[in-house]
Amino acid sequence: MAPTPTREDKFSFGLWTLGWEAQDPFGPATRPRLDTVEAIHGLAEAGAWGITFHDDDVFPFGSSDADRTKAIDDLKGACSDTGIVVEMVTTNLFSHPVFKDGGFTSNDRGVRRFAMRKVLRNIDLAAELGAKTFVMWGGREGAEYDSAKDVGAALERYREAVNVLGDYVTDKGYDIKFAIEPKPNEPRGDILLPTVGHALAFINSLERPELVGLNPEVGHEQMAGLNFTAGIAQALYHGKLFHIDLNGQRGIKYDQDLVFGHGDLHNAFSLVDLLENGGPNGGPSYDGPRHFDYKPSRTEDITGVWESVRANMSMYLLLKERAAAFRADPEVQEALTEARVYELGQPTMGEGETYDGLLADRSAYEDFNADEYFGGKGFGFVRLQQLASEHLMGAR
Ligand code: ASC
Ligand code: MN
Ligand code: MN
Ligand code: MN
Repeated sequence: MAPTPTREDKFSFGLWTLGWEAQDPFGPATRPRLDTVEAIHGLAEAGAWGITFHDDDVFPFGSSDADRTKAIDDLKGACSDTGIVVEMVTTNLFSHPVFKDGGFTSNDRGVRRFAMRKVLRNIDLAAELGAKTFVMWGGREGAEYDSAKDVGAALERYREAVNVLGDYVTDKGYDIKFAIEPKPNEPRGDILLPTVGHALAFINSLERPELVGLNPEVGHEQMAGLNFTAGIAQALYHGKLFHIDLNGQRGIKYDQDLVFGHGDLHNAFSLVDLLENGGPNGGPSYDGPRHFDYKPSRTEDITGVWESVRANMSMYLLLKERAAAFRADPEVQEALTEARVYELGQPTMGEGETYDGLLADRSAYEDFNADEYFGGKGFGFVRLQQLASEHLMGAR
C-alpha cells in the first residue's frame, strides 16, 4: 500500500499537467478541458499542497482585463477554500505564433520587448499570489538551423532580459527568485541553455546570480542522455536547486512527461534518496516543493487523469520509504564503507597541508606502487547497486 500524501509532503502540480486536453502534433484533444477551480479542489482532496501555472493556463492569451481578473479571482477563491498555495508561477512564451522564433531571444526585437512586458506583468501576479519561485522555460528560445541564430548574440539578449527581471523584483521588493529550466530540444531543433550545466554557467554570467537558480526536469536531462540524479547533485552542490520538475522519461526520444517513476525507476530511486537524505557524505538535501510536471497519457479519460495525479505522489512516497530503508540497512552501511563511498568525504590533502607536504610524502609517489596498490581487489560497487535494487523492489 502506498502511503497517503499530506500537505507536509509539499506536493505541487502544474495546472497545465492534469489540465492537458491531450492534443498532440498528430491528433486533437481526447479529453475535455478541466476547469481551474475543479482542478484545485481535486488536488486538495488528493493530498496535494500547491499549484503552479503559466499565465495562459489561467486566462487565455489576449484576455480582456475583466476576464483576466475574473479568472484570477476564481483561482484565489479556490485556493482559499482548499488551503492550496500558489508556490510557483511561469510565463507562456511558447504557444502563441508570435513566439515562433522565441521570446527573449527572438531575432525580432519587437517580439523580445513584448515578451519582457508579458513576463513583467506575470511577475506582478506571482508576487500578488505569494509565489516564491518564478520559472523560465525557454522552449522556443533556439533554432532549427545553425545559420538562423547567432547563439552568442542570443545569449547576450537572454542575459539582458534576465538582468532586467532581476532589477525589477529587487526594486519592487518582491520575495521572488528565478529558476531556469533547461531542455535540449523540442519544440525547437536545439534550445538555448540545453542542460543543467549550460544553465549553471549562464547564471554565473548574470548581474544578480544570487537571484537565479535552476528548475531541472527529469525527462529533459534524460532526453540529452544525462543522469538526472547526478545533475541534481551538482545543482545542490552549487546551491542552485531552487525548484524541480518531477516526471518520467524512457530514454533519448521525444519529451514523454510520464508519471514520476514510470520511466527510469533506478534513477528515480537515487533521486528521491538524494532529495530526502542528501549525499552520503553530508551533502545538501532539498526542502523545496516536490513539483510534478508530467502529462496524463493521451489514452486516459478523466478518471485516468486523477489516477495519474495520485500515482505521482504514491511513487514519490514509496521511493522515499525505500530510500529510508536503504540508508538504515546495516548491510548497506557496511557496503558503502567497503566501497569507500565515505572515504570520498575525506580531503585529499592533510589538515593545513600544502603542496610542499604532498611533495615530501614519499608514500604518495616515490614508494607508491600503482601496480600492486589494490592487490587485485575491487570496489564492490555491483554489490552496492544490487542492495539498492533489492531495497527498491521491496525485497529487503
Ligand atoms: C513549463 C515547463 C515545461 C513546459 C511544458 C509546457 O513551464 O516546466 O516543461 O512549460 O510543460 O508544455
Ligand atoms: Mn517535459
Ligand atoms: Mn517542466
Ligand atoms: Mn514539460
